[in-house]
Amino acid sequence: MPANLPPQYYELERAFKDEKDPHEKLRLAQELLRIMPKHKGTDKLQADMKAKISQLKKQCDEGGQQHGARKAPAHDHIEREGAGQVILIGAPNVGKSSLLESLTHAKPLVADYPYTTREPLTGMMTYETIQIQLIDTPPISDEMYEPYMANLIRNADIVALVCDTTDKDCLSRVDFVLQTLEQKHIILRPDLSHQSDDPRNYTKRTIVCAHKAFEDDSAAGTAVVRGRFDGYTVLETSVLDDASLNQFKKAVFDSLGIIRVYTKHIGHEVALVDPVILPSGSTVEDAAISIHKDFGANLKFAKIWGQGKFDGQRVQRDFQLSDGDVIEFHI
Ligand SMILES: Nc1nc2c(ncn2[C@@H]2O[C@H](COP(=O)(O)OP(=O)(O)OP(=O)(O)O)[C@@H](O)[C@H]2O)c(=O)[nH]1
Ligand SMILES: [Mg+2]
Repeated sequence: MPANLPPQYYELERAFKDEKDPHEKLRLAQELLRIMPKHKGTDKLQADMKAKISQLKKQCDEGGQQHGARKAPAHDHIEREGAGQVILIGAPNVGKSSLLESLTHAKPLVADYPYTTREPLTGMMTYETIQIQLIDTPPISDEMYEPYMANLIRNADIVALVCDTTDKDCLSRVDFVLQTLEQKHIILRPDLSHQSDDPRNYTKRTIVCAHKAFEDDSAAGTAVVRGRFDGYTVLETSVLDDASLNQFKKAVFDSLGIIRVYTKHIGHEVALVDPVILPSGSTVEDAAISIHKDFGANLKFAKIWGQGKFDGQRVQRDFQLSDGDVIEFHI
């Protein structure tokens, strides 16, 4: 039986064959399997691709050390910590490290000359009752692009694209960053509603920092950044302005698409600490399962406290939760 593969399959297969980076090759293999029509004629092709995927997974786990190849760079992947992972990227000297320094306890090198940051550095940013991980990165310019950046960006939950509003070449520098990433098939978008038709492309939710704002020479730059990034969340930020940093934290939280739910024991007061983090739209059942799968199975009903509810309102397992809800499980 003929395989009848769609044209985009062949395009993706070419990219897969040319790709050298095992992580990216794995991603392309998984995408090939996903778009492959599933019928008798593709049985063998599916089996071959599954074998390639498991071989690539092994190779990635071993750090790309097959056949004496050099170990993949250690920065290729940064383990996610906290409620979400945000990667700060941008042209040289725009203030990425300064943002990390102001928003977390990390101590990056900050200097008034470009190419200060040579390696990624992480820090934890506190937003109300949760911690969100930030990654500071080396700059992207015509003189510098670290190959591990593509994987770091793909793995992060959201991108914070930092622009220097006091730099008259701000736009051409940020456009260079966008073009460089597009060549690596990473497309930065305000949300994920417009996925590219090209299956090689990876869309990343992005917020934009019009940084070094509120300076004498930053107003024009801020307007230019706003114009260029119409439709995006554009935040005026300055390390000298705490309110702007708090707005950044809130915008990051809103973009992560998560909710915080606090659990309480029957007959106890609630402590608004250590919330359960769930994707927006999660239900009472999702919250119960996230604690323990037996909990989900045995759940009879729950009581809820939160905005727009009666205190202790009795709800069923399919009830949709909101950020900040307090929940008491009854099993
Ligand atoms: N006025 C003003 N200056 C800032 C602000 N944030 C950073 N700077 C300055 O901008 C310069 C560059 O800051 P860095 O944080 O090192 O910039 P970077 O983007 O990490 O630079 P690279 O690592 O070289 O890419 C330093 O002189 C900072 O003091 C800000 O909000 N306002
Ligand atoms: Mg830096």
